[in-house]
Amino acid sequence: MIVPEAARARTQAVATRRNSEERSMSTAYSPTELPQPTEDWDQLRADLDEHGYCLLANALSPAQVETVRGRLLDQAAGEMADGIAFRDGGPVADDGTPPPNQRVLNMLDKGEEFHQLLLHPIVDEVVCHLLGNQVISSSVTANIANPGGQPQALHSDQGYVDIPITDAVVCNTLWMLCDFTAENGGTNLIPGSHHWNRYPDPVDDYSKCIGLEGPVGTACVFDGRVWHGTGPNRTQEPRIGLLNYWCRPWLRQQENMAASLRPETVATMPERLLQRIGFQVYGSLGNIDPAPDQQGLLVDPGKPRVGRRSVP
Ligand SMILES: O=C(O)CCC(=O)C(=O)O
Repeated sequence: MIVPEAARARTQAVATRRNSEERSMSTAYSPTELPQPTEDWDQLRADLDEHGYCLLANALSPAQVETVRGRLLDQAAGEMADGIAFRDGGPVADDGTPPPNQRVLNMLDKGEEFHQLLLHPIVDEVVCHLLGNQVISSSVTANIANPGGQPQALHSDQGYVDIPITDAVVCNTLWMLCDFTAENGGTNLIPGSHHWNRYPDPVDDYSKCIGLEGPVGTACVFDGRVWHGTGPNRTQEPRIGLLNYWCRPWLRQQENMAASLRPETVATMPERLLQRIGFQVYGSLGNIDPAPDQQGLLVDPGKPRVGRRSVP
């Protein structure tokens, strides 16, 4: 999730301190204490519940990684060339040079390659375990953490929820499109922080923060309450991640899918995908006029609207 400026400033100093202390922090856990990449769904759900994240091994085949990453990098280069790239990962330099990292937003509208990720078994098996089976996509974005990028302020992806924070209302699926290491910007994350019932503060002890690691093709699901942020990239290669942000069906989506997807994109989407992007009515929410005939049906964005009427 892209963090509002005020929250970023509040915790940036701490994120930087954590960066300088990273070596000692990485020894805070024994090697097997934390979730390891696995294909065992029960283990994945247990890891998510206990630690606030889990790692699905081989979530994408090498061919799938190639396809998804290829389209992403092509799109990212195109947005850069057109001068419309979204940049973060540090301040704008005095000479106007933008920060090194690049986000690519609204990815469902930028290639069918990304659509399949929303229909991956990880959604039913893990995401729905946390958020219920009517979960909807909140946003689909990429985060290319380039060399020199600074650590993102630690945050919770549901920082708009008042304390007490009882439940997760969102979560993320982070697809590793390259190897993730603590050196190349693997996500900074504090295991177990989803149970702390508060938000990061500069006085906090971040000694239990890790840099998320996993081989290319791994997918990490992390609870919306867990404290985390993009790590600093100290290598010479970009760290390429794609984020499927999910929310409960009654929560406003981060990307306004109905407005941000072009009609020609929506027209290519199968019913299951339309449900997953929030085109299905939930209770009385998400309706259009004329409403679908029955509860649970999909809204039809192509249907003529009722508009102004009267009796002549
Ligand atoms: O890309 C990452 O490592 C995490 C990104 C993140 O935390 C965010 O976008 O809120």
